[in-house]
Amino acid sequence: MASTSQQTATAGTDQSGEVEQFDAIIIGAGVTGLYSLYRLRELGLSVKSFDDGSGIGGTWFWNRYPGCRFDSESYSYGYSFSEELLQEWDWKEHYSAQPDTERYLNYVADKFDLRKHIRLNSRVVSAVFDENESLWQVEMEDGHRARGQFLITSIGILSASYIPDFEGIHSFKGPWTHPGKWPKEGMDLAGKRVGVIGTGATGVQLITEIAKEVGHLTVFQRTANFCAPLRNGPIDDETQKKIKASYPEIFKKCAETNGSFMHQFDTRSAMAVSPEERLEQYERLWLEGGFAKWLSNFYDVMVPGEANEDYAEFFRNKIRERVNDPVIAEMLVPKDHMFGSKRLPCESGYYEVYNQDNVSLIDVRKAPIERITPKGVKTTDAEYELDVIIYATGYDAVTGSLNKIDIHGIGDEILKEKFAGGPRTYMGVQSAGFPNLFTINAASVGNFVRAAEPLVDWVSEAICYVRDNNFKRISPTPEAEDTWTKHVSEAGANILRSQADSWFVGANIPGKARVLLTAPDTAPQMRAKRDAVAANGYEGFILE
Ligand code: NA7
Repeated sequence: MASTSQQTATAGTDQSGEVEQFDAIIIGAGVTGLYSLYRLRELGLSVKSFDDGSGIGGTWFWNRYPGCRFDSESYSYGYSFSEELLQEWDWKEHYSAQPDTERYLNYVADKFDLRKHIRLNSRVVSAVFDENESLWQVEMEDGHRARGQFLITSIGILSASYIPDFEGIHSFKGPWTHPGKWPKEGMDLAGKRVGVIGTGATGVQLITEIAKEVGHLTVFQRTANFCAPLRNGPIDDETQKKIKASYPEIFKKCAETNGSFMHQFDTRSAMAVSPEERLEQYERLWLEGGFAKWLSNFYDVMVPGEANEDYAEFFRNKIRERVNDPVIAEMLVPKDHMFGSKRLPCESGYYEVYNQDNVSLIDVRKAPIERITPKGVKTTDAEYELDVIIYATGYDAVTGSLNKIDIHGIGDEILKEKFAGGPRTYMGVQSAGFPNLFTINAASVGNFVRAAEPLVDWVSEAICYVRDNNFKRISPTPEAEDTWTKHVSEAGANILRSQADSWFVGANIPGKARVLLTAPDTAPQMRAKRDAVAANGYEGFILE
């Protein structure tokens, strides 16, 4: 990054001592918040991050449920901006577990002396744009206030946890939680009768882990998912050395792929090769780690049609092979959505859990949950007595975390109301009428850190451009926003991940508008679009 800010950084409290003043305010101290903080401070801005957690790490602070870990290769998920950091940090496992990832983010905060710019236990409840001063004022739940020219929401795409509005939910006598709010002190599940509602990526990790210690586990499944073996393992010294020597190649590879993962599609069509060759590739990928089975296959496996169905059947048979009881096996076999149209959960022994005597699988599509009772869960078929209930029921993705903050722009327009029919942005980063607000949580796609770094770099450059040229405000033109919103809706409608009812399109939240919540473009396309906009003097933006 070449640009430096010519203006002097301003920081501290105003004369009344009530409102802290900064050049930029960041909401969130997770993966993107920490990097935004680092980058803007390096560019000479005074900056502060406010986070509602009692520790840093965002998603990796909150999600402390048993079994929580990466499904992306650890070494593809770390920050790339510091060679020193890359060489110092040893990832312990190919797919890092939450405690190690949380440690990593704390290590980063200490190494780059970021902690003093972070205020924890600070839930931002409102952000109001002062039109006279061209400043954002944020207010925290505890009444603390801060003002800054720029406001960056680094609040994650999956951080507003969702629990369905089940009748009687508060009547349950035992402890209950959402995995994203797992208590820091842990939960005592040993020997208990535990119910888990939900079998998405979170439920799959959690169920596999807790099945080892609970007395009885009852899994309430509405939709069976395609899940793939993670094939995790420790990283030995030799491999560690190789990884550290090959970071440039790893990041280059990620930069070239659609989702910034280490896996590249095969340019051949599955249907253009012989059935034997096709099967050989499926079996070979099956033995590889993580998302290889999702993102390294014949390209048309990820396009609705014959190849997709062929691969889906391969997956279904793999599930059937692993579950002893054929009736249970068929319950676990996905039949109502296309392979790859939902996020692929990775697992380490998930299907074998259903061979245990102390595990029951309940189909709540057939017999829906009617209510939660003081004793447990009541479906239209039966009542299941439980000591603990875990709602692994997902997230109000992307807009959910924004909607929790009362954001007011020009003319007192409310962002939540503007986004009621789906996000209205320009490239996900900004919305007309909300100058200097960068919603970077709405612009990330794919491997989160790989996508976040160039995005934060771009936003930081834009902020410097505004300051260095003595502008006060940057916001998109209504036309640029309309064109982008139309593009998301039209191009988004055709891609595979829009086809299933999942958080990708808001379909998991009753009443939420169905629209693709992330960009329909690939990561390289998004970087190229943003770079072209910057190179053309921030085309599509109004600089005032
Ligand atoms: P997901 O993938 O949204 O999964 C939520 C699960 O909860 C899913 O199985 C849902 O079934 C189930 N669910 C939701 N509401 C209900 C009700 N009312 N009754 C029964 N079951 C219900 O969230 P995750 O937390 O697992 O994963 C989110 C992302 O985090 C993931 O994609 C990764 O990127 C990390 P459904 O499928 O809707 O029938």
